[in-house]
Amino acid sequence: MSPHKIPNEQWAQVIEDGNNKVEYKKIPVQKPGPDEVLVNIKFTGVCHTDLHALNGDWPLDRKLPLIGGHEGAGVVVARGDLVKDIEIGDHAGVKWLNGSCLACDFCQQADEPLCAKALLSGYTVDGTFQQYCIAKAAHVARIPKDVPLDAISPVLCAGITVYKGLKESGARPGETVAIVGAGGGLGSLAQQYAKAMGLKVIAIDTGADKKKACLEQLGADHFVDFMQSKDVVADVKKATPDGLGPHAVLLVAVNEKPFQQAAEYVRPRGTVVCIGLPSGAYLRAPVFDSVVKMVTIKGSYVGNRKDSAEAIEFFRRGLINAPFKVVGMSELQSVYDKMQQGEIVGRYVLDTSK
Ligand code: 8ID
Ligand code: ZN
Ligand code: ZN
Repeated sequence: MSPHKIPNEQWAQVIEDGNNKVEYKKIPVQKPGPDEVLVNIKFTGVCHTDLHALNGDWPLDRKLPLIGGHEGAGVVVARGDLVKDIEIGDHAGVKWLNGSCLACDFCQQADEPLCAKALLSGYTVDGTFQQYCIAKAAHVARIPKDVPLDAISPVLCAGITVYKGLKESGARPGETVAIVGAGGGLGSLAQQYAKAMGLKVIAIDTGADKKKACLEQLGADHFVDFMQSKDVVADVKKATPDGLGPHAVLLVAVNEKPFQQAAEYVRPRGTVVCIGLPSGAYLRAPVFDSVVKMVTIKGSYVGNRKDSAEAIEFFRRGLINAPFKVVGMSELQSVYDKMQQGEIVGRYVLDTSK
């Protein structure tokens, strides 16, 4: 195999300043540092986090100018001198967690998303909406060669995050999980991972397209339309055989309301897992009910390297099949417009060659 020729220039989608727009343009290709790899990104999913970054939604400073993107799947084309355990030509994924210190309390316990020195792809360092992206070798996901790079890209954030969230929920096979925001990127993968983990699913979202995808394609047992329902709390409880509510709730919606509702329909002893990050939102739960029902409410943030490898392995085994649509990277702005309107069923994946 002839070595990959790395060009000096490449296409990228760049946020220049705080004007909430991306600009498709040519920029220089960077060289990896001693502990880094350069990945030729082939496909990269568009996560709602990228839209939050574009809009400056969060109380966390982003780099500017910034290249977004953190679901990048591609081929390693260069590596620094210290990198020994990943080869040129290997398939790799650039995730939200671009790097971490590997030495702090959290890193030592494989809680690297909690590392205070974590580098975040597409937020504090440039991400995957470019043809050549740099990441710390220790943190890139190893992707087996028999896994297609377009379909795996949404797994690199959405898949890992919901798989971790399901584990954090403590729900056991045969139990029921409610997935709030089920028709979106994280929600569609959450349904597939939940099924693969032996859980029953109540999908909560809105619209005929999302309802159809959830019930016919993604394996939901029930669908509750939060716009049509007159009483979401009652309808979610009704969707469990004994009417006591789901054992766990995964909140992946970009809306404050369900974060203030979930504790009311979760089952006694149940767990509410907060994953979605709507701007400026607060959690709310009735103290009396939360106490006498012994409810757990917790946050869950991406996953560590092991969660990532496991989530990819579920996919490789053929257990994960969620809808995604491939468009050229030049069309990113129109993907953001659709996402803002809540029109996307599943994920959009960008082909970096177009
Ligand atoms: O590590 C983490 N915690 C993590 C990782 C990755 C992403 C967190 N996130 C966050 C993102 O930043 C974003 O805030 O998860 C959220 C969901 O990301 P996404 O799945 O990429 O977004 P999407 O594809 O736009 O899907 C959102 C869905 O929520 C539905 C929408 O209809 C859409 O299908 N939704 C909304 I908005 N309000 C709802 C409601 N009240 C709702 N569904 C049910 N009830
Ligand atoms: Zn993401
Ligand atoms: Zn650390």
